[in-house]
Amino acid sequence: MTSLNLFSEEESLQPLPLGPQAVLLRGFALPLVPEILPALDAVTKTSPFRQMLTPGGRKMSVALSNCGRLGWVSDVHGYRYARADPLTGAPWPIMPDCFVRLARSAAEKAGFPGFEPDACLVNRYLPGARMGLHQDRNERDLGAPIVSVSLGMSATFLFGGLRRNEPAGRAVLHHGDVVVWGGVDRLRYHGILPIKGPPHPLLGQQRINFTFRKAE
Ligand code: MD6
Ligand code: FE
Repeated sequence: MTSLNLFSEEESLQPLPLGPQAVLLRGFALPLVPEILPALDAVTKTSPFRQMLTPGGRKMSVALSNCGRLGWVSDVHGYRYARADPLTGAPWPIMPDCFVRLARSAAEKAGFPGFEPDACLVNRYLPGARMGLHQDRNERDLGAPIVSVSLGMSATFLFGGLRRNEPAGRAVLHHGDVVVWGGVDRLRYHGILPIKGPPHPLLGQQRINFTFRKAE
C-alpha cells in the first residue's frame, strides 16, 4: 500500500529539535493568542515600544518593551537588566498571567519544568528590522531556559553554535510558534534575518517576539 507524506518535517506540528536541548514547538501559543494580544496592548500602553542604542552608539532596528520584575535595556553603557523603565522611571508592567502560563507550559513541554521567568522582553520588528547574531548571557541563572514566542509576520531564525564563527542553521518562525532552549544550547549564538514578506492577517506589517528569561 502506498501512503502520501502530506507534511515535511518542517511543516508538521511535531516538536522540531534545533539542538540537544533546544526545540521549536509549532503553533504552541495559538490557543492563547486571544488572551495575549489585549494583554500585550496593555503592557505597551504603559511601557511603549522604543528603539534603544547599542553600546556602540547605534540605534537598534528592533523596538522593544518589557514586562515583569526586570526588563532588558541597552544604552552606551552596555546591556543589563533594570527594575525601572528608563523612559518613564516607573517599574515595568507586571507580567500578565497568560504570559506566565504560556512560558511555563512551553518550558515544561520542552523538558524544563518549574520555569519561573522574572523578565519578559518584547521585541517589535517592522519590515527590514533584524537581530544580529548574539548570545543571551546577561542572565545570572544560566540553568534556566529561554522561552521565545513569535507573533505576526514570519521570520527566519538563525541558530549557530557556541562560537560566533560556527555556521548557523535556519528555521522559519511563524505566528504562534514557540522556541525553547536551555542546558547545553543555552549560550548558542542566534539572530533574525531582516523581516520581509506578506503582512499578517491579525497583526499587519510587524513581527512581535517575547523572550521569557530568569534574569536574577
Ligand atoms: C527573536 N529571539 O526571535 C529574537 N533569544 O526575535 C532571540 O533573541 C532569542 O528566540 C534566545 C532564545 C530564543 C530566541
Ligand atoms: Fe536572544
